[in-house]
Amino acid sequence: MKVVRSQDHRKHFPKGELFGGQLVRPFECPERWDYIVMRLEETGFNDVVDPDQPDMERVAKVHDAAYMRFLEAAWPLWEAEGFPGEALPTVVPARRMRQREPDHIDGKLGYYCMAIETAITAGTWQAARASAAIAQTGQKFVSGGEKGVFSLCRPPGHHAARDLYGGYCFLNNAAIAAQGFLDDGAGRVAILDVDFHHGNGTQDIFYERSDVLFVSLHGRPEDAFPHFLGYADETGAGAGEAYNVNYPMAPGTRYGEWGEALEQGCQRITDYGPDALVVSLGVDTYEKDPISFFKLTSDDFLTYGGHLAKLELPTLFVMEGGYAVEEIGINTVNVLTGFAGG
Ligand code: 5XA
Ligand code: ZN
Repeated sequence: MKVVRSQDHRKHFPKGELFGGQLVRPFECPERWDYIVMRLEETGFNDVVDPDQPDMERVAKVHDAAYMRFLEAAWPLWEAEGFPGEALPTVVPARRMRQREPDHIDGKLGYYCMAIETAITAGTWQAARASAAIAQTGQKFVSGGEKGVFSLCRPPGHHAARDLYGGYCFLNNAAIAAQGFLDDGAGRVAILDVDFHHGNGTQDIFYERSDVLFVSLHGRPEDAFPHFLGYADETGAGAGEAYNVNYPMAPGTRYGEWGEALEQGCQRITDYGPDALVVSLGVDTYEKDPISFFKLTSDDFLTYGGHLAKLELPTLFVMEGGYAVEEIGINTVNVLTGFAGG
């Protein structure tokens, strides 16, 4: 299996994340990447590929132009104000306020964020573009005939909506890849999001479309981030009606229940008959994840990797979350190993 990866992810590493009322060292940190690479190398996933340059015209098919201009300008504008820290929003356009982009960076940050824990730094835009390029390169390989490819994206992407960042995400790598499959000739694409958190951004991007089926297994919004999307009754709208499928689950969920939801989700994918599958691969469903509440074991990741292979679809794995850093490599590679052997 090819692994697409790049050192450019290191350009994004904020010092602080807003968590529990404090600025803490971010859970989404560069060592996550290191542990995954270490495990990939230990287990023989040695077919490593550098990404091509990002194709920003294609990125613009799933993100608004003004939003991308904001991401590019955010750090320079912040720096120009002379603020001492990293760029974090303080005010958001809440209910009954104007949804209008302000000129000042303080307002712009609030206008474009969906969660305020995520800081923008000097290298964020470059790293986000490189992460998108990793997804795009992986997609090209799968479109070219590879059975399965792993795009080791960092920063992750599935919370990034058409014009929103947050939850550690800036550009929606999985959505960019799905759109890429369509642009390269696929008629239909399925996205299966197995990250602990609901992929609100991916849902948002394809909600009114029937050419991409979005299936997500996640912590129920009553208890879990991102809280304001991810309910089971969100089934799509307009032409997209019936092409959005959410499986929210309760705190403490173990593989028995999670695996049943996966089986149902896989059946929906089979019934849909896509030409390609994008897996938003977050391993924060793991029992020891510090910010999540499912109870999957490392062996469960191996098991469900095997189930994914049974879909018999050209598959691109796109890395999302997972914060039990020492086990992130084992759990991620277990999915890939299960898939490769399944
Ligand atoms: O999949 N998304 C994440 O892992 C990010 C969660 C951010 C919580 N503040
Ligand atoms: Zn997550």
